[in-house]
Amino acid sequence: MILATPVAHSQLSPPQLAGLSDAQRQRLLGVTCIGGPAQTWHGELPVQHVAAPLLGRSAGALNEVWYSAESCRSGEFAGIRFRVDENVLYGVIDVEEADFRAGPLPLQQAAEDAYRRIFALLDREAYPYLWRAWNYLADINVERDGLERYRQFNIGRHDAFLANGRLSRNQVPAACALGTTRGPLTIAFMAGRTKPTPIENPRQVSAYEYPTRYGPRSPTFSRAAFAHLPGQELLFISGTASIVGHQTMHVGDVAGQTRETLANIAALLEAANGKARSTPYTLGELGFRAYIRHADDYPRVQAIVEAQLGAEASVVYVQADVCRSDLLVEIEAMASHTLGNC
Ligand code: 3EB
Repeated sequence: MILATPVAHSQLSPPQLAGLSDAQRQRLLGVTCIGGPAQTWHGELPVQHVAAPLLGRSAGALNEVWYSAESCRSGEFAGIRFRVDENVLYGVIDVEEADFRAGPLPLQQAAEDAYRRIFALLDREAYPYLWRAWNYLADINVERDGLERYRQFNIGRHDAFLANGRLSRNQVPAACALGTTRGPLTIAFMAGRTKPTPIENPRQVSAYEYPTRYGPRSPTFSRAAFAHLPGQELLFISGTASIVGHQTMHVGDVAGQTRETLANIAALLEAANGKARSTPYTLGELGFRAYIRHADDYPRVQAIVEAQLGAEASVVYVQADVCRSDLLVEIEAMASHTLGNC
């Protein structure tokens, strides 16, 4: 017997989201809104606002929504807005760095505070496993107080995972970390009651083992992860860039970086298929989000992506800063398979 897919992901324009009935809205877990004006809730739905322009679309904003097959409950805890069904929790936390201006490296403190609060929520609501985190912060490549802001973020995030015992248990989520044009540090996350299966890329050094030349504390994420729900397997491919080993490849060459990034995603998919509980995943079925540093590079990136994945590939293009200043593009992806009743 094949069970109904409990959680699904789709894209809605602002009028489509506004036009949902109450019954339809009741079954949504939450929203990521890329572009458009800042917002925190859409009725009962937690919203992550990503202050980054969409590329190649006339619409000003795009909503990526998570559906549940069940009815959901919303809550607020420690400044986190969240919504749950029986199996998953989707939450969003925004932290103003100005609240930490008294001490050194406000962003580091903001990141540690945000993750400590996330872990407190997960413990309280009993969704202990963090599956996926989407991190966005302004001026990610800017150096402040002698340290690049992404590296400050990494120290705070690392310290929170360490304090919560998650590093010793090797519980790091799939993730991405991108630079926006403005706004607070904002983190959306999905967590659940089953332990995720992390996946690493054989072509890359694990990010949590990067040497210290990339910052005093390494980034806390796995290259990809499976998460399991009743009757369903979700595949999260983290932000992936033109990195082989731990080194940036094709500096200054956006076409070369795009090809290397896709080669990394193909390698990750092969590694993932070795651990999948369902049928093999293919590149063509993934839903992608591509972040491009320079809007002018969009046509070249898009041409390479379409040449390799086909013109029907589902790709949302966003202009954002990538977390190493020499990276021009980063691509993440997701997929879902139903599982037999096992
Ligand atoms: C990299 O491979 C590119 O800090 O959470 C990709 C995915 C990257 C997630 C993060 C960073 C993060 O190192 C950057």
